Parts: sequence; structure tokens; C-alpha cells
Amino acid sequence: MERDIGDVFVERARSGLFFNFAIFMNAITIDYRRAKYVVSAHLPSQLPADEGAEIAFAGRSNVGKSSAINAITNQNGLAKTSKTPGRTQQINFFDLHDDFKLVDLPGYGFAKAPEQLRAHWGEFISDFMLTRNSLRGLVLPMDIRRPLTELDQRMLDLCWESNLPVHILLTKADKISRGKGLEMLRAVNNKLDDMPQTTVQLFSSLKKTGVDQARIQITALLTAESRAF
Ligand SMILES: Nc1nc2c(ncn2[C@@H]2O[C@H](COP(=O)(O)OP(=O)(O)OP(=O)(O)O)[C@@H](O)[C@H]2O)c(=O)[nH]1
Ligand SMILES: [Mg+2]
Repeated sequence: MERDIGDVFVERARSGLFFNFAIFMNAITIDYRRAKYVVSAHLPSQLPADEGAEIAFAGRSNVGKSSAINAITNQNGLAKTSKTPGRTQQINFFDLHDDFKLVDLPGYGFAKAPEQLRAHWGEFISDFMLTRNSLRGLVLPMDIRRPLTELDQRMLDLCWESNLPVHILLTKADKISRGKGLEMLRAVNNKLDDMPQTTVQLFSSLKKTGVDQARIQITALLTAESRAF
């Protein structure tokens, strides 16, 4: 039987094994379809209490972060999406049950954003990543046609420096052929060879491919040990 593109999931040996073991030990299942919007923050003072466990979706503007949240929660319109880059202008929090949260971050690399706004978000997001206790990991969607840009690389460096696991979604996989998608998956995986706690998979919000794999990985991150600063 031919495998669907969404079934192809590369787990990087150490972290992948650890995550799956963690799920097995905890036997926690999270119903992502029950996600609810809670609050948005434009300033650090508006952030919800730093409790429970959170996974944040970060990445270049327009790569499909908000669409990925909608696909994973099976709720069109939960996170606001747009054809125009720069749609998400706040940090948006979505509650799952049992004190688990998903966090939608504004995108980076949007050239037309005013300098002052870019500086504000640059600082807010990096502070959030470096200091947020409940943050267990990052989902980093990248357009499969342009993965690992310089800004993505900087984001990865920040994660590795601050001991945050990262799960990369190669989004918009429907835009290229299955063969090319697999080639790109292999190429990205090879580039991340020495990087600990980093996994990567193919994803398409449009075709809903890779949704189950993304949920498994996010559950593993949410239920893992709290981060060591
Ligand atoms: N073909 C295709 N288009 C997608 C996919 N995911 C997102 N898009 C489209 O890409 C555009 C941007 O999607 P968003 O989810 O708003 O992207 P974002 O990363 O949240 O953008 P910002 O909030 O501006 O940073 C929209 O027009 C989506 O419909 C996908 O898997 N396939
Ligand atoms: Mg968005």
C-alpha cells in the first residue's frame, strides 16, 4: 500500500524516542478539538498566569501558523488567518483541558511591518521564550518551499540556547509533489543532524495531512518534564 504524504514522519532518534516514551508512561490523551480561545496579549502585563504547560507556534509571517492551529484543533476560524502577512498581531492563548495551552505568536520577517512594531514583538517574543516557565516547546512551521531562512535559524539557535524542544512543520506540503516533499523533509532533517530535541514532519492545513502526527508530538511536549533554565 502506498503511504500518504502525511504518514511520513521523521523522528529524530533521541528526542523522538524520549517523547514517545513520555506519552506511554503518562498515558495522557489530549482532545485538541476542545480548544477554546482565552486571551490575547500585546504587552507582558496582559499575559495569563504562568501556570500549566504551553506550546507556542512561532515562525515567519504567513507560513501557516494560525492555519496549523485550526487544523490541529479541527476548528476553522479559532485562530485568525489571512492571505496578507502580519495578520496575527497579538499573542493569542487557547486553552485545552487540564491546564494545557496552545499559543499563537505573531510572525517574524514581515518586511512591511513598522520598525517600532517589529522591535516590540522581537523583544516580547524572545523574552517570552526565555523566561516563560510553562513553555514546554515550540512548534515552528516553515513553508516547505522556503525552509530554514536566516530568521528561522536564529529562532532555532534561541531555542537550543534556552533548552526548548522544537517541532518543525514543513507547511503547505500540498503546494509541491510528494517526491519533492520527501526530498525536502530529508534535506531539512539532515541539516538538523547535530541538533538535540528537534523533530520535523510534513504538514498541510489545506489537505489535513500530518495533523495526527503533529498532535502526537505536541502531546509529548506538553506532558514532558518542565524545562530546565
Ligand atoms: N495551500 C495551502 N495554503 C495554506 C496552508 N496553510 C496556510 N495556508 C495559507 O497561507 C496564508 C497564511 O496563513 P496563516 O495561517 O494566516 O499564516 P500565519 O503564519 O499565521 O501568518 P501571520 O499571522 O501573518 O504570521 C493563508 O492564505 C492560508 O490560507 C496549507 O497547508 N496549504
Ligand atoms: Mg497567524
